[in-house]
Amino acid sequence: MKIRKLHLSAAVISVAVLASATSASAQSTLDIVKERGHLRCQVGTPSAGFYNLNAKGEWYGLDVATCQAVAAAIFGDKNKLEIQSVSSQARFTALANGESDLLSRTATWTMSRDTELGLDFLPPNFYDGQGFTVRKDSGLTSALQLKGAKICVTTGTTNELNMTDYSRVNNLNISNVTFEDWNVRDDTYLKGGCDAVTGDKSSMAGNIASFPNPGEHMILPETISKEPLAAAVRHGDNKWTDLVRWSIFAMVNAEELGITSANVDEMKANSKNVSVRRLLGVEGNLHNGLGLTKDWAYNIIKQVGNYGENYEAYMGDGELGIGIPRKGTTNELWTNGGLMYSPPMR
Ligand SMILES: N[C@@H](CCC(=O)N[C@@H](CS)C(=O)NCC(=O)O)C(=O)O
Repeated sequence: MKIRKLHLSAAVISVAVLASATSASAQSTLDIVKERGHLRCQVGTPSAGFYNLNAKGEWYGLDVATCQAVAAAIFGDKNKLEIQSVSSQARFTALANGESDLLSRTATWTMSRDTELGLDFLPPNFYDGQGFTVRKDSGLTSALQLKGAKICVTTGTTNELNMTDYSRVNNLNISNVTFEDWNVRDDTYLKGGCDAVTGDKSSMAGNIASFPNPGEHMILPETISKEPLAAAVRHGDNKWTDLVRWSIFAMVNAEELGITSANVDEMKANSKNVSVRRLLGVEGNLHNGLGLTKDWAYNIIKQVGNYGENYEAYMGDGELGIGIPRKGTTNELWTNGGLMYSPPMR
């Protein structure tokens, strides 16, 4: 196939590309995923909290939970899933060219990514912000003291761009040292190759925990950006976008309604609450619009859990968690003053 293409003229190639793009868009990602028998979901290089590997080599984390929820919704089995680990730099291309069905990896929803990369962003699963990690013995107490500093950053990220803005606005004359792999970025910092690391505060908190001496490092108080972290899909496949969007909302809605992986069977059998009954497929036909079976949301909650359970397990105080408090933050449910809000599921 590759060799044949070499003999084709540019005009023929563009026709061929157009034809394949048309046939790909005629078939929804949902049909492709169903036919394949599993979901291809893209995360990043293992990083605590969002996407990490356990001793058995299995993926877990808040972003992995989104992948599992979509697999559970489609197949009734959260493990019908191939996790792809892709660098920050390559992630959007891997989604746009069809290698991945879904991207769920600490990606910040920005206007240019949404409007220029052929992608659509889903509801954020974590509201983060960018900060700076420094050695405690540096004596630094504020990011505004980073004048002339050399700062390590992952390339292809909003962090790289925000830091440039921050430096310019505050006249800091920061020089950045960029890395495709955040492990190399952090190693360089630990070996003294830069004065600070910049990144999303929650990711950095998780990474610091795995440093040889976590107590020797701290995150400076300033938060220099908004980083609404959200899953993304290819633009133009509304059926697929709807399915992913409502799988995410189902987890938030379940938390609002007090449905957990532990009580979902009991709720399904006995709840008189009509919102619970609809979400769990006991009443109504919410599944029809998604092209799924009645138990799609039940399967998500039973196998993956509600949003709060996943926050607690991976971002909070769970055994695998990274201890980021949720109380009083934007990541609380709206009923507790946060931004986690599901439109009505009816
Ligand atoms: N939210 C930012 C950064 C996301 C990101 O890639 N994070 C950095 C760490 S702050 C990273 O390298 N994560 C590990 C990885 O994805 O390989 C963005 O969307 O550009």
